[in-house]
Amino acid sequence: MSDQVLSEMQVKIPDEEWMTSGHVACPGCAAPMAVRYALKALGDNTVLIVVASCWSIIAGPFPYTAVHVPLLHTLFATGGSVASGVKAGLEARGLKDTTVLTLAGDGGTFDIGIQALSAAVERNEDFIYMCYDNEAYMNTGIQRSSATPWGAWTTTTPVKHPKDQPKKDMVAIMAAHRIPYTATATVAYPEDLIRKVQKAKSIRGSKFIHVLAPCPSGWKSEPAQSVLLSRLAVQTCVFPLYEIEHGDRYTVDVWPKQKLPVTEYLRLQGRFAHLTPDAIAQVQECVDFEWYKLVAKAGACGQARPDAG
Ligand SMILES: Cc1ncc(C[n+]2csc(CCOP(=O)(O)OP(=O)(O)O)c2C)c(N)n1
Ligand code: SF4
Ligand SMILES: [Mg+2]
Repeated sequence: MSDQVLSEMQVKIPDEEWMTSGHVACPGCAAPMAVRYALKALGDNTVLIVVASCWSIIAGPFPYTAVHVPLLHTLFATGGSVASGVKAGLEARGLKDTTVLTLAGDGGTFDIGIQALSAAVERNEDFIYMCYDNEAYMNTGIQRSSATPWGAWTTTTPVKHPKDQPKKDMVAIMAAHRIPYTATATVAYPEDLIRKVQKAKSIRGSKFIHVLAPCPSGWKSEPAQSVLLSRLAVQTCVFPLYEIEHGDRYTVDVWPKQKLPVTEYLRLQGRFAHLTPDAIAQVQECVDFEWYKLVAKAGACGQARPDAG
C-alpha cells in the first residue's frame, strides 16, 4: 500500500513546458521544480512576479529568462502590493483572465514581505502567492529566517547556538485572514501540487500556496535527494500536505501509509547533524503534536482518517 494521495486519480501532469532547462539554480534545487509544475498548471496566460530571492538569479540574466511567460522582478518587501497593482493594471486593460502568480522565498514571505502580503490578502486581491520555503535566506548566504526550523544550523545560528525558536506557522497566519484558499505542497507529489495550483486559478480572490523547497546548499544535503527529502517531510508529518478553504475548512490531502520517525528526514541533512537524541525527541514531540492537531481539525470538518475504516 502506498500513501493515500487524494489527487492521484484525478490529475494528469500537463505535457506543455513553460520553463526551459537553461535556468541557473544549483543542482538539485527544488525551487525551479516547483515553478515548473506551477506553470504547467497555469499555462502561458500568466504573469510571474519574482520577489528578491534565489529565484531572482534562477530566472537567468537579463535579457534572457528561463520561463515562457512575462516575468517581473520586484523588491523584497513588495510581493503582495506589486501583485495587487499588476492585477489591477491587467483588469484595466480588459485582461481579466490573466493569472498573476507571485513567487517569493520564506524570507520574503514570513519576514520581510509579510506586511504587504497581509494587506493584499486582507483586501482579497485576486492573485496566487506561492512561497517556496527553503527555510533560510539562501541567496545571501544561509541566514536564519522565521521559517527556519527549531534546532537547525544556519550561518547566523551556528552549531553551538542552533535556532532556538520554532518555525513560524505562516499557513495559519494566512488562514486567519480567511482567504478563499490556502494550501501546502511539495515537489514529491506533483499531481497534488498541480491540482492545488489549478484549483487556486479557478478561485477569485487571494490564494496562498506554501511549497517546501529543499536546498542542497543550505540544508547540506545531497542534490539527488531533494525529491526524497520532500517526500520524507510528508511521510514523517514534518510538512503535511493539506488545504484550508475560507480559513476554517481543513482537508488533509496526503495520508502517509505509515508515519515515519523524524530521524528519517533529519539524518539526510547536515544542518541537523549536531542534534542530540534528546533534541531529536523534542522535534518528534512537536511534529506529533502538530500532526494530531491537524488531523483533529480535518476531523472536525468531517474528514475521516482513511485507515479509520
Ligand atoms: C530590502 C532588502 N534587503 C536585503 C536584500 C538582499 N537579499 C536579496 S535575496 C535575499 C535572501 C532572500 O531569502 P528568501 O526570501 O528566503 O529567498 P531565498 O534566497 O532563500 O530563495 C536577501 C537578504 C534585498 N534584496 N532587499
Ligand atoms: S542556494 Fe539553495 S535555493 Fe538557492 S539556488 Fe541553490 S539550491 Fe536553490
Ligand atoms: Mg529562503
